Amino acid sequence: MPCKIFNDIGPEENRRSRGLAQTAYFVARGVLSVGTRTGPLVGPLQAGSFLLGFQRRDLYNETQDVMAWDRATGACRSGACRKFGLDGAADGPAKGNQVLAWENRGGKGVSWMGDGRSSSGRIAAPMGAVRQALLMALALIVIQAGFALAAGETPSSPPKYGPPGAPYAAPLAQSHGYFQSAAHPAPDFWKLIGHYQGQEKPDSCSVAAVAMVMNAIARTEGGLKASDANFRQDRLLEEVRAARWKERVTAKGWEGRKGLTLAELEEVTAAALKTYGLAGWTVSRRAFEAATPQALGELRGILAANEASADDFVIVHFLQDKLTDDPGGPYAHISPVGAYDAASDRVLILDVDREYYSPYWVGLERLLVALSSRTAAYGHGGLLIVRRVSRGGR
Ligand SMILES: [Ca+2]
Repeated sequence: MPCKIFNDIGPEENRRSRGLAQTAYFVARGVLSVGTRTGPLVGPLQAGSFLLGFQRRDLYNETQDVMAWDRATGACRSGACRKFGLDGAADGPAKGNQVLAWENRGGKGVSWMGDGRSSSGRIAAPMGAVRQALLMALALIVIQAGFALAAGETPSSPPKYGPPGAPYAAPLAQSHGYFQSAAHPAPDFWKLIGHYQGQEKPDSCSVAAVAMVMNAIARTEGGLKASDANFRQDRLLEEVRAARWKERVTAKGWEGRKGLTLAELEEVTAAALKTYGLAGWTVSRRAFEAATPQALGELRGILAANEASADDFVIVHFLQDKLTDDPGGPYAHISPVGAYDAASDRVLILDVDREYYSPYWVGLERLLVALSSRTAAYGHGGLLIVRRVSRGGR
């Protein structure tokens, strides 16, 4: 899953890690029952309840290492971990895929289980022997189940695009009436879809998105010469030198950071326009920090205006799992907007994660949640508007 943590490591470990993640997911969803100690993970935790997760420092090398799982939605709540005071856990031992369990005891009480062994790393409140043994057993169950999934045994997987009967997203192939009406010229869609491409590396969603927009701007109108090559992703990374873009999409990252924040996305997009002489185009960004009615109205206005004009494009910076319900997130992700259907209040995301997805429609309110959700590594998401301001330059 490009732009997702599990592609950062090799195939063997990848399967193992994913199995582990799915196991934690299933536990959080109540598929696996661990006595009565698996408490609700929604909202303030009940005393005696657990958060399950794993330390993903080795997988992702970021500070938002600890994951918690929302039982109701299956969504990762790394922010909740921070809220509940697990920041220090990132400094704990980091050997492989560590399972942790956290017990709410007055907002304190953290216990680590690393590879089935207890670790005292930063235990805020050491637990008694009986309780620790219980947690140890819990960790072993999760690890063993993870190995079983890694071995290909009944890797049950939730539906793509959301819960059965109430999906978050609708694939374009199943919902394309919007484009069959003469009332919907959808200029962005027709310019972008001809250059729809998938990201080439796990963390290079930004490159694919910018390449699509660059091609839509400069390779879809008349007057092209035979020598005009389309913008390739590898070419952008070699020729656009901004924000350590090339380094940030490598497996190693740049100074431990991979992928781009919204501000960094704006920087590289502006640099790409400048690098290739598209002087008539500018970039602006709008971050969304909360899914408020006011923000929803503003987002609706931006997308409606964008839909009506062939002289602008929108790229969204969002949490993909909020739209696709893919377990294991949060997956900060970047893709162009293909269209906005005002009648149904849906947005078409041309998701560049083509290994797993095709273009899909999502409701505007859902998209705002995906834009405004925060991760420790990338902050809040939002959108870029790439707009033509003059006919000077293409
Ligand atoms: Ca537009």
